[in-house]
Amino acid sequence: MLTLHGFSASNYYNIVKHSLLLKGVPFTEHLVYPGSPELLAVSPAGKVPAMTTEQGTALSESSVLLEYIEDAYPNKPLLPADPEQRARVRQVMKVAELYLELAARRLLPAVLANAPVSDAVKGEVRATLDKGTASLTQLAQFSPWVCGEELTLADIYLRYALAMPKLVGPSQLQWDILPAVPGLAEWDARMAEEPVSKQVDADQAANMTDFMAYVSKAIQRAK
Ligand SMILES: N[C@@H](CCC(=O)N[C@@H](CS)C(=O)NCC(=O)O)C(=O)O
Repeated sequence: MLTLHGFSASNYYNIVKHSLLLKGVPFTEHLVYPGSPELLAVSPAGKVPAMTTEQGTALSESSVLLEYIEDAYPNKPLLPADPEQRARVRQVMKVAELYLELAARRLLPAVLANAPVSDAVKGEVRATLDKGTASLTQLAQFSPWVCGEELTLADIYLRYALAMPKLVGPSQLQWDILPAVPGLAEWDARMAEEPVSKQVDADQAANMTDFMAYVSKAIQRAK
């Protein structure tokens, strides 16, 4: 059986978990936090998530895991068959990763650890987020799903990538991402109603106290 390594408070972990649950692929969860040798053994950069396949191969990077799952478990495909549509799904995923998640993540230490952050950095982050929201405005269909009538990997990736700008935007940038893209708030609410989203969100909430204890220890160690 597949093993998914990581922790439920992680948005990247939840991207992969959502896909496994939606496709009905059996897997076990191995709770592990960054900084542990156990994680480094399966994830060379020490990032969550990682996965051990049924064949025993250790893989990491959420988008790689998603592609592997599509290749190895073709039931209930989450990528369209048509090459143009597949590319569009991947384009939305890339936009969500580069211009939304990773941009906003730069402000995470300010939220979690009250780390000082300059106005210059905030300006850079906001400029990148604006590129992301402009791209989404152009690419997303929200009819009802991001890339059309079928729920795809783009919906899953975007949902959990959005967690980061949603978290840091209001306190660090006095900015809310949901109204910045027409249709995004309605789509986000629709995604939250999906049974798999509810399961993932419940597991995330259950992990939060343990995760915050891990964060506090990591901050103390870094001092
Ligand atoms: N590019 C990675 C990013 C994963 C990532 O940043 N995960 C966070 C947890 S949400 C992590 O492991 N952070 C620890 C670190 O950066 O050392 C992916 O797509 O899987």
